[in-house]
Amino acid sequence: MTLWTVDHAAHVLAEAERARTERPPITSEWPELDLRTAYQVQHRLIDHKTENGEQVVGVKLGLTSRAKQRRMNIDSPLTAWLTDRMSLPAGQPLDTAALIHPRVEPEIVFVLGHRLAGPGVTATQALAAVSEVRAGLEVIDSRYTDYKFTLPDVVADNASSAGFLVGAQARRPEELALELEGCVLDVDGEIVDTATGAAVQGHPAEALALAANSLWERGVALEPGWIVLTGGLTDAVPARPGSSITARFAHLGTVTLGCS
Ligand code: 0L1
Ligand code: MG
Repeated sequence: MTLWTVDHAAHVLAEAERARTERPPITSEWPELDLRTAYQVQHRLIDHKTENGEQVVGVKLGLTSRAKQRRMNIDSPLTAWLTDRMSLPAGQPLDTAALIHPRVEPEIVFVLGHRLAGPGVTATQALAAVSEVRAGLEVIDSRYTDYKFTLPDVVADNASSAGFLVGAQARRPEELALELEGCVLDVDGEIVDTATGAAVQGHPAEALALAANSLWERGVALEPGWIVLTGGLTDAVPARPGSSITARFAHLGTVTLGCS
């Protein structure tokens, strides 16, 4: 019988990512895994990555929109980590064979100009810490079979993180009404979904405030220069070899990911 610990769960998830193999959710074997312990597993997973030379470059929020919450059947947002290795070079196709079952989702991305630490951060304070707003695409790749998981499972798995692509065009936050920012998601030139920034917690700055406040509970502040993915605006679409996925924003420009 397996003795489940934070270390073992982090090892199992790291191994699934390395071997590109999906596995059952951890809670199917360790039903006692609670949210606090799941964040410890996530932390340990990122410690492994930084020990292997990766650098933390920011954070991501997950399950901040109703579209994502409905699809995953989980109604709580979560935070997870971004490292430099997840940053995808513009113009280079995503190698889908290097992943398990990748999906792609459009996001509004913040770059922080100032440190942001909870508690009690409001959306207005959060937005004041932002130096740039950009368009983004996130590649997710759950290590769990068929993306079936509970909240502690997906937290432990660093919120299915695999990669992210940030658009070339930067805007100042005060230039935009981000809740009204429109996004059209195209696959191979066909519109498959649409959303506005309000999809993310009513306003993406609310998601940033949520990240600052919930990370503070775990003793972490958001640092200047960090990238923050505010969460999928729409449901994610499968990244199939040969396909091209584009998010077109009203004022943030366009970001495209080809898949090989
Ligand atoms: O941005 C997001 O909402 C990502 C959520 C991560 C969980 C998943 O969809 O696999
Ligand atoms: Mg996302």
